[in-house]
Amino acid sequence: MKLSELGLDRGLADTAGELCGPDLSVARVTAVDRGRYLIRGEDGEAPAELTGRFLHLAESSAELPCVGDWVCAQYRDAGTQASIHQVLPRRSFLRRKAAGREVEFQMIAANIDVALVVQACHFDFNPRRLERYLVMVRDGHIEPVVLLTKTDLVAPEELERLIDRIRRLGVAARIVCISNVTGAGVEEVRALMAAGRTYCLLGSSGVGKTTLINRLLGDDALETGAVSHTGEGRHTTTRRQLIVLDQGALLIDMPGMRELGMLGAGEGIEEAFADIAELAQGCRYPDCRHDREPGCAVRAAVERQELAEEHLESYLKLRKESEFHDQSYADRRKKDREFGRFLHHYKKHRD
Ligand SMILES: Nc1nc2c(ncn2[C@@H]2O[C@H](COP(=O)(O)OP(=O)(O)OP(=O)(O)O)[C@@H](O)[C@H]2O)c(=O)[nH]1
Ligand SMILES: [Mg+2]
Ligand SMILES: [Zn+2]
Repeated sequence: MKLSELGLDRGLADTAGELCGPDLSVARVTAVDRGRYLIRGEDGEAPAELTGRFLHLAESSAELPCVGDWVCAQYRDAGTQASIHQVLPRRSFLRRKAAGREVEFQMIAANIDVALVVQACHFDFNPRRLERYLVMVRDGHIEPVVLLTKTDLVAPEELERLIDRIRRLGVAARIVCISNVTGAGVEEVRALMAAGRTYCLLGSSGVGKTTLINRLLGDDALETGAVSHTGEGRHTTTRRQLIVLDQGALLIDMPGMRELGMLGAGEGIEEAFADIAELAQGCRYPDCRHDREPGCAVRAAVERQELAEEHLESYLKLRKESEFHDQSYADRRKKDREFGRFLHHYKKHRD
């Protein structure tokens, strides 16, 4: 497979040429499963591991490869094994705060052009969670598209109501509605994906991400799972992997995520809540926090019922969460640097 078919464009190719030099090959990480990698380059796919030097030089887990990354690799044993020497700078990324109490970034995927943020119309629909996903996507410099699945389970009027609710969150992104059962909307998804561009499916477990990929592939190549009567999925997909569709688009499937903690997401929050950012230009103080300050144009819009109060509340909540974690992260990094502790940390928390 040619590297351009894996998404390598001129800009990336130049960088790759410089960083990898004549001795290493350029390859893309196509799957990650608990610290084990699969990479694909001109000579095919091979399992890969990190070199000791790479690990030694890495300063945080965010620097470790993730699915979608471009890397400089050395193949050996007739191309059946490889080691990863370097990760090319990322154009875009998806990251979150690692789950649990620990304040650390978890890189989820990289070099994605468009993220399909998936929610099912039935059971799963949740505006607060949608906002979190949109922050994550905007923060990583990725274009979002909202995908509502399982439209076969709701009446058309209900679907209209859901779309309306999304619009009232100030979401300007395209919304596509699909059913994997009837096939409605699936061709619209296919049509929005271009050859050589990278897409990913983001959303809770059980919303139909993998089922959609199988439909696009035209077979049941990937495993999908039953949903319990509460609508909760069971994490059928367990690893992140990049799939090449017939028409040449690259699509990353991922397991559903339970926690979407905010860390370093300040910029993404401003972008995902563009309606609030715009209103904020009318605030009396340029550094207005839209909390209780006098002359706050954002609060005024809420009073006039032009901005949903719950939307502002969720903006404030996400901002507070991100700032809180940013502070803990900065404190910890400082301590880690003092003791040169990263490696220890990584080994303990590897996936
Ligand atoms: N009614 C209906 N069921 C669907 C639709 N899409 C998927 N399903 C079903 O929902 C269940 C979960 O689908 P998956 O594709 O495994 O969900 P997933 O998002 O990949 O879940 P994880 O891999 O756990 O993150 C399966 O039983 C599917 O058959 C749909 O459009 N309508
Ligand atoms: Mg899946
Ligand atoms: Zn204000």
